[in-house]
Amino acid sequence: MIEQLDVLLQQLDDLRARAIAELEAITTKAALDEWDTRYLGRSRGELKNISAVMPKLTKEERPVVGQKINTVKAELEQRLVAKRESLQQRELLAALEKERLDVTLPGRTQAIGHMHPLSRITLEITQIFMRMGFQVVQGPEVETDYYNFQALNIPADHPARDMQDTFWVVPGEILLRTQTSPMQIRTMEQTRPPVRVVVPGKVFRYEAVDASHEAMFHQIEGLLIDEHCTMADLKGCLERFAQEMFGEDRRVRFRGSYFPFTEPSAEVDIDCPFCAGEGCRTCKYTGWLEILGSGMVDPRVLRQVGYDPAKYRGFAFGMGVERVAMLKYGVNEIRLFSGNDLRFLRQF
Ligand code: 2NM
Repeated sequence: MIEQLDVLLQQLDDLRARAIAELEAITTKAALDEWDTRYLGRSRGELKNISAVMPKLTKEERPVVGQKINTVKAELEQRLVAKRESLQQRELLAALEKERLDVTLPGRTQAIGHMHPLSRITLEITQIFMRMGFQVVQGPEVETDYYNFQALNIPADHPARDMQDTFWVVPGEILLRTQTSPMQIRTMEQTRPPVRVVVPGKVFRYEAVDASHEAMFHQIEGLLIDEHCTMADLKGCLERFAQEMFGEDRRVRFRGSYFPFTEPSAEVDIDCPFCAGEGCRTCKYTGWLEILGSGMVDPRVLRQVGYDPAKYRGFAFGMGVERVAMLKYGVNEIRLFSGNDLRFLRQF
């Protein structure tokens, strides 16, 4: 019966090889359980089926086959345990991979908004004057002819009225203020000297709109009234302002000018911060930039508000906020400030 023994042993080797090949291809727990029952199952497993022939074997053959069955069984059981462990390991790794977190990634930035550039410039300017003792006051945008013109020494037939064409609400009586000086008049009417105020706000002029002119823009005007106030105080105050605003090394230049409400009057220039006075497009190759209008308050204006011009003097000045912002930020189109285009505003 040696022949039958060889066939049996060969069958066991084939079974082992088949079982191992199948086991290696398995990727799921369910397939592994199925494999377990099919090969090692106690009632219908393939090994069990082969063992069923044992009683038909001779006394000598029985231990040979029995031992072979045992080694194959032991090996398959050991491989089963190893496979089960490796599948579990793989499952765990997959779960960890899902939770993977790159702690070196940069954090999400908070989108923080900011002030409108004109608000910021207005704040910077008023703060410079606040440090010099000026109070900030605000006044109405709709004014009377008296406060906007007459009290400022601009009578009805004065040629200066052509310079600032006006939006009338009630022609000849009520208008949109063309400058913030009407509030300086109101302040003087309400307070005894000394007076130190700056007035920021919207002003309106019926003008042709272009890259540097708009019908509505912003101004800051200042006024100081005291005994013994001279043009030297005006110069020192505005030089300080220019240096705080445009750089400690700025030089200032005062050019004679004309305003109906000041005498003498002067335009204030700074040496161009872009070319250090060399000459460039921004300063139109002059080396100087005009930033302020100013002057000593005309005695007629003082008398008009009840101040004694023999006792009190004052200086006043005014500037356009858009113009300062355009110079400071290098913007060449005034309409961008009122356009509310976030692509523009986000740059400040
Ligand atoms: C300017 C230039 C010069 C000015 C004068 C007064 C007042 F009320 F005291 F008369 N307020 N503002 C003044 C003087 C304004 O703006 C270019």
